[in-house]
Amino acid sequence: MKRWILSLALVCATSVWAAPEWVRGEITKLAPEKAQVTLKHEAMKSMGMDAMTMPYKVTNASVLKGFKPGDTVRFTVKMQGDAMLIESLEHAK
Ligand SMILES: [Cu+2]
Repeated sequence: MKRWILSLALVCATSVWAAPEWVRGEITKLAPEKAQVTLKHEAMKSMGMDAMTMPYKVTNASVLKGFKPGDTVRFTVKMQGDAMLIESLEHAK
């Protein structure tokens, strides 16, 4: 039992460390033909980025379905080569 609790604590600590940062933002422009979305986002600590408006690539256009300019969202990014790619995109309040 003790060992089970210990390993569970370890798993939790690891997943917190590896968890991507969720950043809040607002969609200002959608360009599905380029698999791109422009976001006015808050500061992104994990990437050392201040609040700004910039375009981001998504893995494919279907990720953008159900979103429109003006929507408040939250998202995570990962590096792909030199570019940041949106990994997850969700509606937020
Ligand atoms: Cu940015």
